[in-house]
Amino acid sequence: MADTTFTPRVFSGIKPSGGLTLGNYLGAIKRWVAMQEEGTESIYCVVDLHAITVWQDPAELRTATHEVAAGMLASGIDPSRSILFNQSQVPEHAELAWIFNCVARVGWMNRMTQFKEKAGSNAEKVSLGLYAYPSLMAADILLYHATHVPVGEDQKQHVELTRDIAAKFNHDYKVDFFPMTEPVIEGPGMRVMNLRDGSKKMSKSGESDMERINMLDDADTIAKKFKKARTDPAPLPESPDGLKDRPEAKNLVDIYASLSGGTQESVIAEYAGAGWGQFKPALADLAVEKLAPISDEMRRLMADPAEIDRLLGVGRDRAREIAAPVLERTYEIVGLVRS
Ligand code: AQP
Repeated sequence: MADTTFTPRVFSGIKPSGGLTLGNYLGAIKRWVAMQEEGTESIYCVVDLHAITVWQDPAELRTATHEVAAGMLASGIDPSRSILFNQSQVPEHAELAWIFNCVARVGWMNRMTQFKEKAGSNAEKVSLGLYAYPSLMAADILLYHATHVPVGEDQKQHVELTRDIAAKFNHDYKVDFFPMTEPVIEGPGMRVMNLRDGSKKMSKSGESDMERINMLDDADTIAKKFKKARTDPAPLPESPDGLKDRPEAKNLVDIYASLSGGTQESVIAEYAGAGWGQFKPALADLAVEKLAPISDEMRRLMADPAEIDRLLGVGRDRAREIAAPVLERTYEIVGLVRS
């Protein structure tokens, strides 16, 4: 294997720590489908080993793994063109993560804002896995020599850490083996915020179901959640500048823009001066129009989990064809004896 040629390759993942949200769809899956359509070699992963960094009920983890895979398939990820699998079926991820645990520095991990947010004041009691999470994420990406990682804004810091790990590994071992992966963060759906608090992102595991749109929510639930979404009393502004310091208003405009394939400008051009009583139902209708075909297909797929498992197995085999030689070469570089 040549150490310096990196063909364009995309890797990204979603952890099955709950049901899929609109944030996962707009921030990740929708763009993955677009990248697949552009013809870039793409690897998409249900990152179940990341999910267990916090407690997961085993039966719920299995269901969520199927749901996340079904969401990717239903949104247009084609398992014959992209590689789709769940992380724990490719043991090379965990093995490379160990090597990276020995490359990454504790000080780097201490700077990770996601860890600080998730651990909160409870840092002594969270799992060691949650702390080392970015090192496993670096392994996920670099195991495939991925050159591009489409992620939401929230994951940017972890991709930067991946670059730091690649650079230190290459420097320490005097090789040019791992690429400097680029995060791909663009468009209005990059940070979908919590519907009840515009300063927090929309998460699968947030406390209240009212703060997020789940991909499997029905039309009535979607309408109710947008109706109850927090906003300020002012109407929609006359220009995107008027969204400044109005996080909840900006979030709803961004969601509309992302779902419609437009921009803040195009949404404002249509709704300038409108009240929330007009905008929220329009947003709910648009969301239902875009999400219902996906959720219908997700339900159909989830009724046959054995078929999802079969497809994940096909992806696992294709993933291992790439991953195994990269890990072998890594072990050689590090000086670990192979018999
Ligand atoms: N709110 C969001 N806006 C934009 N993108 C988002 N993503 C997640 N939430 C948003 C993107 O989805 C991909 C997969 O993320 P993940 O599920 O693996 O991890 P996460 O970001 O920690 O997701 P959650 O929903 O917040 O999970 P929990 O609550 O379990 O911690 C990533 O590309 C992410 O950017």
